[in-house]
Amino acid sequence: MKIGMVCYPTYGGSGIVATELGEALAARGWEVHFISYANPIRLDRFRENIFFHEVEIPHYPLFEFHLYTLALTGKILEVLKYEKLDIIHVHYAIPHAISGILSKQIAASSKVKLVTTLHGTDITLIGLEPAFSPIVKYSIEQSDAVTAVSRYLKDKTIQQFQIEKEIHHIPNFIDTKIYKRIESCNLKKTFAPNGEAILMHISNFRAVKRVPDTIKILKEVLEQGVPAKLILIGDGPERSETEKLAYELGLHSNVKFLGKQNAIIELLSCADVFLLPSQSESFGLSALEAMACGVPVVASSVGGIPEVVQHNENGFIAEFGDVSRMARYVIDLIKNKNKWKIFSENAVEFAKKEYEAEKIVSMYEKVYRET
Ligand code: GMT
Repeated sequence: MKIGMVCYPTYGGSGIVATELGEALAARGWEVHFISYANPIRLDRFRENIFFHEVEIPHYPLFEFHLYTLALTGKILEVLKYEKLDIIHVHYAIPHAISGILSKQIAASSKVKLVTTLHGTDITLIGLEPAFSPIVKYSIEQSDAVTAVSRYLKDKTIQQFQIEKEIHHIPNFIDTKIYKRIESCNLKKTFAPNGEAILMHISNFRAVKRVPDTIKILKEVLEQGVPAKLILIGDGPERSETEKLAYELGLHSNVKFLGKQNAIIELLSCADVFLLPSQSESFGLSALEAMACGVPVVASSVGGIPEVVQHNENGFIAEFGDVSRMARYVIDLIKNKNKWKIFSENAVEFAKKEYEAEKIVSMYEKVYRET
């Protein structure tokens, strides 16, 4: 079977999920055609059965804004024509789903089916904009199958957009054969030479992630006399604000900004606690990656996070913005080595039991087959 996988290529959960799903399907014998405006970041080596089609966006003086939606539609049509796809699977509704629908309508004789996966802010934030909301609703109704990455997101979609059709809950997944704690960590030797605990956060530094809260958490941890360092990975709009806060609070020597990184497993293996203080999070893929690497998570209790981080078992959750409570949880984990070990083991177990790639990829295959 042939599948077209449409996704954003940049740092962000939906592109990562699409890439890892595509790779898993290719390993199962599917022919996978990625369609994106750049090579997806984790698609970093040659794999049998995987092809990449770049969406080129034409520039013309009359168009003040890029016509991405149309350029994508044109590229999907091209791939459909030459590769005879069975399924187009779009990740993130805006505008990928509407491009998929348009391609299907234009290629009316094709029997291709459209599967749309909802990831988060396409439903909870940008999708609610008055200009986009009717388009998102239409996209969901016109897709042949729709999946959502958490129960929270599924329920939110049904309620916000008054959806009557079935939405499949297919959670994000992790390959625990690849994502596991590795023992050596050079970063610890250089950045935390006196045995300081390492707190870590990975994101695209958008406002919803509340990255400055990680600095505030670190401040409270240090004020309680607990030696700790903070490693921030990723980049985005809130990075400058976060660096400024670290300087203003006199914490810059305790914080390392690594920028965008690919060696996530090596880095997570250095962490003692992973922080995810988001204001909105439909799932929290980075938390799952941390858990698979044996890192207990201290997170906010928003959205789909409580489905992933089990309070007082494999991590802790607190109301978003409550940095004092989060700091107390961090200290509890750092000071209590036995508790840390139990939480770390629970995190790995839970990731394996609930989110193992083998199981979840089969759920997608079932949806494709039924569609
Ligand atoms: O909605 C976004 O922030 C973008 C999206 C993405 O494409 O990176 O992230 C969402 O999808 C991830 C993968 O399914 C989830 O793990 C994230 O929780 C979700 N982000 C939000 O809901 C803020």
